[in-house]
Amino acid sequence: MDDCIFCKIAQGKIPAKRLAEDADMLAFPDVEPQAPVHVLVIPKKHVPSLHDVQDWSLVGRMHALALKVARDQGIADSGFRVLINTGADGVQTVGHVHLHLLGGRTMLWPPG
Ligand code: DGP
Repeated sequence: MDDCIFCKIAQGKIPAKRLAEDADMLAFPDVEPQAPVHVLVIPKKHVPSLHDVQDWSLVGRMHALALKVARDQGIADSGFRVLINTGADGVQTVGHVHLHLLGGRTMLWPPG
């Protein structure tokens, strides 16, 4: 998608620190961190939201990449949260499916 921010990050057209990646997905820090560690994991292919996922193994592999980043960032043992905001009530603001990895402090529950 020509006007998708996360497609541009995946393509290197918008700068982001590439923390981990493979042929299909990329992890980079969230520009508006909500926790000491706040990383986004995206598919490199444009997928607007969970509604549009066709290859569900990709979503599982995005979680595996998030776990690797959690270990790399030193928050695997203290704990972390992964979530995918979807739709208006889910407060999805970027129309390219992405997994949030949050940690480095105790997460609030319920999140509000
Ligand atoms: P969501 O509400 O789930 O759609 O979260 C979108 C997140 O994307 C939000 O926490 C801020 C982040 N974000 C938006 N634009 C950029 C950007 O250009 N670079 C980076 N690194 N993060 C971005």
